[in-house]
Parts: sequence; C-alpha cells; structure tokens
Amino acid sequence: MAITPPPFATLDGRRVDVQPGDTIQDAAARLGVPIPTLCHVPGLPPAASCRLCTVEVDGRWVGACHTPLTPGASVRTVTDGLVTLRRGILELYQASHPAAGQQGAFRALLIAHGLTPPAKTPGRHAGGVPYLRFDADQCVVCRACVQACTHRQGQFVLGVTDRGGDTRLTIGRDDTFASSDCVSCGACVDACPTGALSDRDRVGPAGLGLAAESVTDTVCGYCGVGCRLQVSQAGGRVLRIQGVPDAAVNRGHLCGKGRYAHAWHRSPERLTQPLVRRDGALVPATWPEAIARAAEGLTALAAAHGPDAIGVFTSSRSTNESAYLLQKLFREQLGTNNVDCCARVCHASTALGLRLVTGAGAASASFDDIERATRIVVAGANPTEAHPVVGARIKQAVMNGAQLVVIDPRRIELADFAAVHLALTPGTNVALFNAVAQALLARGAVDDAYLAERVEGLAAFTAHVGQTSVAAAAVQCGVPAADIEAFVEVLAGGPTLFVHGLGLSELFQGTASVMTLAALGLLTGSVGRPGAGMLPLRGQNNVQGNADMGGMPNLVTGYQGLSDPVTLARLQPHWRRPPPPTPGLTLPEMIDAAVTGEVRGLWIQGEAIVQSDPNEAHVIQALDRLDLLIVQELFMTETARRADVVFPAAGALEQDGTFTNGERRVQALRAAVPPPGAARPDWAVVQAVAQALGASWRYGSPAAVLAEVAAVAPHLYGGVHADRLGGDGLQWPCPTADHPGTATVHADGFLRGKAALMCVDFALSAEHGVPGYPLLLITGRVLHHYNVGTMTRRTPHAELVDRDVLGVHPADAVALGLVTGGRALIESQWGAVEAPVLADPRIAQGTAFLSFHFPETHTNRLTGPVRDPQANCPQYKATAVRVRPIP
Ligand SMILES: Nc1nc2c(c(=O)[nH]1)N[C@H]1C(S)=C(S)[C@@H](COP(=O)(O)OP(=O)(O)OC[C@H]3O[C@@H](n4cnc5c(=O)[nH]c(N)nc54)[C@H](O)[C@@H]3O)O[C@H]1N2
Ligand SMILES: Nc1nc2c(c(=O)[nH]1)N[C@H]1C(S)=C(S)[C@@H](COP(=O)(O)OP(=O)(O)OC[C@H]3O[C@@H](n4cnc5c(=O)[nH]c(N)nc54)[C@H](O)[C@@H]3O)O[C@H]1N2
Ligand code: SF4
Ligand code: SF4
Ligand SMILES: [Mo]
Repeated sequence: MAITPPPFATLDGRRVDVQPGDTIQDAAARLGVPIPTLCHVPGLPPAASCRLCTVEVDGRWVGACHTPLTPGASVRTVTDGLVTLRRGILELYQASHPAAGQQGAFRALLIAHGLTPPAKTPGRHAGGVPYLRFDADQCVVCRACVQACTHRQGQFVLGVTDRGGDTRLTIGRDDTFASSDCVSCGACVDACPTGALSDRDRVGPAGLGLAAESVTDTVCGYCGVGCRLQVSQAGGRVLRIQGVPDAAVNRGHLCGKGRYAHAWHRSPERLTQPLVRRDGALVPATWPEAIARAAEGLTALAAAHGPDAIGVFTSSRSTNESAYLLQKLFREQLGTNNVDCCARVCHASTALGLRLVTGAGAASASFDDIERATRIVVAGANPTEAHPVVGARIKQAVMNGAQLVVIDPRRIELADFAAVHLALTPGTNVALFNAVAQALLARGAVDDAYLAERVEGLAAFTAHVGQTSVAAAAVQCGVPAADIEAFVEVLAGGPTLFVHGLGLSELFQGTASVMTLAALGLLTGSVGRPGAGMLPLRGQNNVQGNADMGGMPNLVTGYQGLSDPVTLARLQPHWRRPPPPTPGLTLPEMIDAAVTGEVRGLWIQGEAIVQSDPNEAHVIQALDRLDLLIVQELFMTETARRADVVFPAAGALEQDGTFTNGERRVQALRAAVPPPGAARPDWAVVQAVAQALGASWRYGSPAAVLAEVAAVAPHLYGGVHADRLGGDGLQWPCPTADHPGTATVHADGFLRGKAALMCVDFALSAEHGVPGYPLLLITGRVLHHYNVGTMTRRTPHAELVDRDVLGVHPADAVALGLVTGGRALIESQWGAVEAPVLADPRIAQGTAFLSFHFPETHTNRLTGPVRDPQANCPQYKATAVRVRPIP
C-alpha cells in the first residue's frame, strides 16, 4: 500500500505546510527564516546563479531559490558545511570585486560570515539619467538587477557579459542608462544587494541635516493603476519613495513617476496662500476672506440668475471625500446639478457604453486577470507609457504565453510583443469591431451557451453586422484583411481580456467604439469570467472615484437617479434637501453656456482646462466671460490665473482620504508630508464654504465623509469604512461591513438583467477627409509627463523630456520637407501651433502625434468642437491638420 506523505515538510526542525509551486526559499520566507542570497528577487523566477542559497535536504545540497519543497522533506538551512560553502563563495566574490560590500545586503552577508568589508570610498558612476547611479566597483555581477529588469519591468536594459573571463554587468548598448531603453522604474535598485545600483534621489535625513526619518504607506497620486507607495520623509521633505512589496496592484513595482517624480511637493512655485481678485489683480487674502468671497459670490449669482447659472468641476486628482462634498455642496446647498468632472473629457464614453451594454459603467475585470488571461486585446491604450505598472504586467503575461492583439494606429511598445498589430486609421474602431463580430458569428466561433443564457439582441445584432465584412473593414480601417482575420482567429479561441483606453473613448464614435468592443466581449463569453472581460484603463488616480461620488450632472453618488425614490430615501437623513430632479450640464456644455452667458460662475477643483480642454480659444473666451471663477489648485495654472478666488490645495502626498483606482479598488491615502504654507486639503475647504453658506456640516475627518458615502450609496460603498482600508483596500461593490469586495463584476448576472448586443453603424467624423488638411493628428501622452504637467515638469522628469514633440512617419516627413529636430507649423481648422519634429516609423503614414504636457505648446489650440454626441467626450484622437516646416 502506497503511503501518502504528509502535506508538510520540516525546515530547521519547524513544521512548514507545502503550498503548490513552493520553492524552499518561499517556504523559508513564510517562516521568517532568512536564507542568504544575492541573485534572487522575491516574487521573480529564480536566477540560480549565486549559489549562496544552498541548503541541505535529507543530506543533499540543493539551491533553495529553485528547488521545489516536497512533502515530507527535512530541510536544514544552517550547517557547518553550508556556512563554510557560503563563506567560500563570498570570498570569491570579494576576490574578484574588492571594492564591493560598502553597503547593502552584501555588506551584511560579509560581516555575518566573518569577512571584512572594504572601507567606504567615493564611487565612480555611469550617469545619463537623473535618477539612477551605477558604481561598477560595487557590483558583484550577481544578476539580481537583470532579473528585476527582465522579469518585473520587461525592459531588457541590463545584461551580463563574459569576455575573457571578465564577467561584468552591461547597461544598454554602451553602458549608459541614457543610451538604453531604461524607463527609470527603479526595480533594479530595489533588487541590488550591494548598492552598486542606487537612486540618485536617495538622500538620508542626515545628509540634509534633518531629524529622524518616518515612512508612510499610501497611494500614488498620478494614474488610475493606484500603486501603493512607501514614502520616506524627514522634516516635511520626501526623501524617497518605494513600492509596498506585497501590494495587490503593484507588488513592489512602480513607474518612474510614482517612484521619483515627487519634488513638486516642495517646489517654490506652490500656491501657499489664498488669493482673491481685487482691482483686477490676484492678491493674497486670509482664509476667512477667501471663503467669504467664494460663498457670497456663489449665493449672489444663484439669487440673481437662478442656481443653474453656476456650476462645478470636481477633481479626479483629489480625494473621494472632496469630490463627494463638492457635488453635495452644489446640489444640496446651491440647488444645481451643474456638476461634472474630467471623466467627461476622458472615459465618459466608456462609462456610458459599458452601462448601456452591461448595466454597470466600470471595469468588469481586475488587474489580476492579466496573469490569468490566455488572450489579451489592447485597443486604443498605451499601457507601457500611460499605466506603466499594468503595462509591465501585460508584457510579463505575454512572455509567459498569453496571446496579445494590439489595435492602435501607432506602433506602441506593446505591438512589439503582439501576435497581431492592427494599425487602423484613427476613428475607425466601429468598422473593425463590427466586422470582427460578423466573422465570429459567420464561423460559429461564439459562446452559444453564454449568449443564450446571458445576452439579448442576438438576432438583430447578427443581421446588423451581416451587412459588413472583413474585406469592407480592411478598406475602411486601412489595414490588411489578413490581419483582421488573424485577430478573429485569436478571439475564436475563447474568453478574452479586453483592455482599452482613450483611443476608443476620445472620439466622435467614442461610446459606439466601447459598445462594439463590448459586443466582442459578449460574443466570446468573456464578461463576468475570471481572466477575461472588460478592463478599461481609467486615467487619473481618482477618476473612477470621482464618478462614483457623483461628479456628473445626471446621477448622484453611486450612479443613482436624481429622483429615484430609493436614492432619495437614502439621502434624506444626510441631505438637508434632495438634489434638483433635472440633470445639469456636462463640462463642455458648461463651457458653451459660459460663452453665451447662461453660466456665470464656476468652481474648478484641480483641473487645468485652459490647457487640457479642446479648442483653447473657446475655453479662454468662456472663462473670461464669467462673473466668478473659483479655482482650487497646487500651482498657478493658466486656468487659475483667470480666477477670482484661488484656494491653495494640498496634493496627494499631503492629504488624507481615499482614492478609487481603475479596478474599483478603494485605497487609503495618508498624508506623508505637510502641505506648504497655508495650503489646505480640498475637502476641508469645501466644508468651510458650505458652512459659510449656512450648512450645518461638521465632518471631523475624511473618514466621517466616507461613512456618509457608505450610507448614501450602500450598494457599492456600504462596507467601505476607513478602518477596513488597511493594506490593499476594498474593491466595490462592497455592500456590507463583512463583505470582502468584488474582483469580478457580473459573475452571477448583469445589473441590467441580460447584457445587450447593440447595433451601431460606423460613421466618420467631421474631421475626416477635410480638404486642405491631409493628416489626422492624434494627441495623447508620453511616459515621463502627466497630463498638464504641473507636477512632473517640476521634478527631474523635465530633464528626461523637456518639450512636446510632433511625431510623423519618415515618409511623410520627407514628403513634407520636415526633419527630426527641425520645427513645424501645425494648422487645424481651429488654430495653429509650432512644435519640434521627430520622424518616427512607429507613427502610421497619414497621421501625426503630439502630446499636451507643456503649456507653451498649446496642443489644444488644434483640437476642435467634434465630440461624441452620446457622452459629450471630445475627439482628441483625430483632428485634421496640415503641417509644414518653419525655416
Ligand atoms: N505617463 C502618463 N500616464 C498617464 C497620463 C499622462 O498624461 N501621462 N494620463 C492619465 C490619464 S488622465 C489617462 S485618461 C490615461 C490614458 O491612457 P491611454 O488610454 O493609454 O491614452 P493615450 O496614450 O492618450 O491614447 C491611447 C492610444 O490610443 C491610440 N489611438 C488613437 N486613435 C485611435 C483609434 O481611433 N483607435 C484605436 N484603437 N486607438 C487609437 C493612440 O495612438 C494611443 O496610443 O493615462 C493616464 N496615465
Ligand atoms: N489634446 C489632448 N487633450 C487632453 C487629452 C488628450 O489625450 N489630448 N486627455 C484628456 C484627459 S484624458 C484628461 S483626464 C484631461 C486631464 O486634464 P487635467 O485634469 O486638467 O490635468 P491634470 O494634470 O490631471 O490635473 C489638473 C490639475 O490638478 C492639479 N492637482 C493635482 N492634485 C491636486 C489635488 O489634490 N487637489 C487639487 N485641488 N488640485 C490638484 C494639478 O496641479 C493640475 O493643474 O486632459 C484631457 N486633455
Ligand atoms: S530602472 Fe527599470 S528599466 Fe531601468 S535598468 Fe533598472 S529595472 Fe531596467
Ligand atoms: S503606474 Fe500609475 S499609480 Fe503606479 S507608480 Fe506609475 S503613475 Fe503611479
Ligand atoms: Mo484622463
């Protein structure tokens, strides 16, 4: 009779459970038993190169980092023999790298093994990027950094060469970071055990003459990935930032913005005191003066012209708590639904499209589905630049076997990893997705059981897409039919994870693009399945939360109808009066109404619309016509410059509250450093204005505000309480205090009953085929800067990228007489700007690309009035332009 071994092993005499996939190193880490290593990075595949982790299993020596723990095994991590072996290995490292061991884990290992580390000497550094140092003398070529760069970031910058017995680390092509594809993520620094690789921003408090250092666990304030950070500070100054090692979202990883772009917080250009306009000029004021001016101004306008003469844009950069209070202020105290946020110019079409199809406007999937997926479609998103930690996870998933399809006019980095890249003409998504649906249905390659059980509208949809074909779409989209067939082939394989971005939503057919992509999600039976479904990459740190809080004109907190009886009953104990029953204006409608004089007062919280909204001339005209503009900001933006009242705000590193990331994860934001001067957290200022208006609000803290959110939107936030948000927070829906949160939405059924297959006709926008404007301009973002750049431009990131650049295909460059480094005049029907040129084969012929991070570029002078008729989202992704060289 076979004897089943027990499901546990022993390690230094202690019992340890054997878990699937366990190495001895993993099990020891769980017990807190340190096994020495240089090359192994926790969470990454073993490099198995340094041999320091050798342990004894039932009398045999094996490497702990790569040997599976087997049930019944008896492991010893310390024996006389092992210690002698390790000491010998360390001596060899010392012999070949005599200067190494001045710091880090390697130094500690030398000392622990009775060896003498070298004295400290000034290092020699390979430079080139502002954030990383490499001191070759300190490097013992253990390969830990190579592991991190390859298996965490997926960048392949670091390698090891062995020439004539001289083994050494290589960086890029010529041993400088500047010559390499390094993205300044810092993963190699965290992995390095010798300090050979180090952060150039790593200053100790002693170096600054400051007192003790403290560390705060908080959330990144840039993008919607929501990485968890450990922020070290001393004396109110950020010293350095690292990722929280076991965080669900980022597992210790960060991108360069989250890790290094923090110097904005101590910029001398920060707004540090309230300002009010007197005799035409903005002058310093006390907080009571500024608050009174705002409150009186809003009341006077509402009294004279009705409450709909004022409006507000809540900030997706600030907290849930400030967004909730600000929309409540306008609805409850001032009596208008003129409430909107930057989601309008971003993913409003995604929220609407997904809501129409599934009943819920947010991601159905989670970031963890990336590793579970066998097929991933990335459509109109550029994750390695805009959501870098997610981009890195997608690269790893592909290297581990997932199939990838990229749909983007530009050859983005992920296209290099893709089985198929469809470089379609901007604005033609609907033609492509309808044709792919037709092909899947014609081949019978759809999930019939799923469709029968969970989806409605199949017959009408089949008839509708039957009017198109792959051949027709190939012409409409400007891509080879064979490539579309290859995309169909991938989807025919089964459930797929659909990751999308602004290349779907910021178009005339934005909502239509999202609905037709979601149709592919339904046909393949993907929505509601683990490892599959819809994963739109939401933009700003809290754009998901801002919408959840009610930062939109037609729905109140939790996407609830304005006059829905259930909602009103929920609001009743907390709101002095219900919101007005009729929807207010969207953001672009408020801008239009300001030009016509129907809207006379605006409160803009953390949004720099002069730079970021389309058609700059129109926005400036609108702001200049207002009787009252209130701006809550970190910096004196072109928008703030036009204000009558400026409230200096605390930024993400300086305030408490919560952010909700793109996978609906509510995480705790904790102030790591104080705001400068008299700057204050947004929520507290909103409360102060409400009190000046006579409200009896007495929220003692952001946690008290969150408790009210839970009460008024219990279906999503009911169980989300501040004291439950340690660690990785909670993913909504989280209806009750004991609910664990929801990773996959629609697993058991759609909010709207059955999901709907929507029939949408393909249409080109008014920017397509404009005579005299032969190129289609795509505007968007680059890795190193963030939106209007107020923050990243005030950090050493400005050395990495110091201007917006116009990318054109080399053939177009030749035809137009443009050269890399030269300047170009770019003209649209709406305005003209100048920019330096880069001839770039990654840009498709007939298109051009320009970012909008520097105010002096005025990119949005070019973008015009075309917007999605359903969601009102502007078409930033296709503007007819002509380009010529400036001599
Ligand atoms: N580094 C950095 N990260 C950011 C930001 C930033 O400014 N900088 N901003 C944040 C914000 S607010 C947002 S919303 C997100 C945005 O993140 P993304 O959604 O990735 O945004 P973009 O890079 O602007 O556009 C995505 C891609 O759409 C492609 N595209 C253009 N037209 C079409 C089309 O018709 N069809 C298809 N399929 N693709 C098209 C573009 O070529 C581009 O590569 O990033 C967030 N993260
Ligand atoms: N041409 C073109 N234009 C675009 C886009 C595009 O692709 N092309 N993308 C659009 C998209 S997707 C978006 S989301 C918008 C983004 O446009 P914006 O929302 O205008 O840009 P951000 O840089 O995200 O932040 C706005 C402001 O918030 C301030 N801020 C940061 N943190 C805080 C805080 O905690 N409190 C307060 N009160 N203020 C704070 C910053 O200083 C900054 O000035 O741009 C849009 N504009
Ligand atoms: S910073 Fe990131 S990309 Fe650059 S070398 Fe290190 S791990 Fe690689
Ligand atoms: S990926 Fe986004 S959330 Fe994460 S560190 Fe970078 S900017 Fe911050
Ligand atoms: Mo955005």
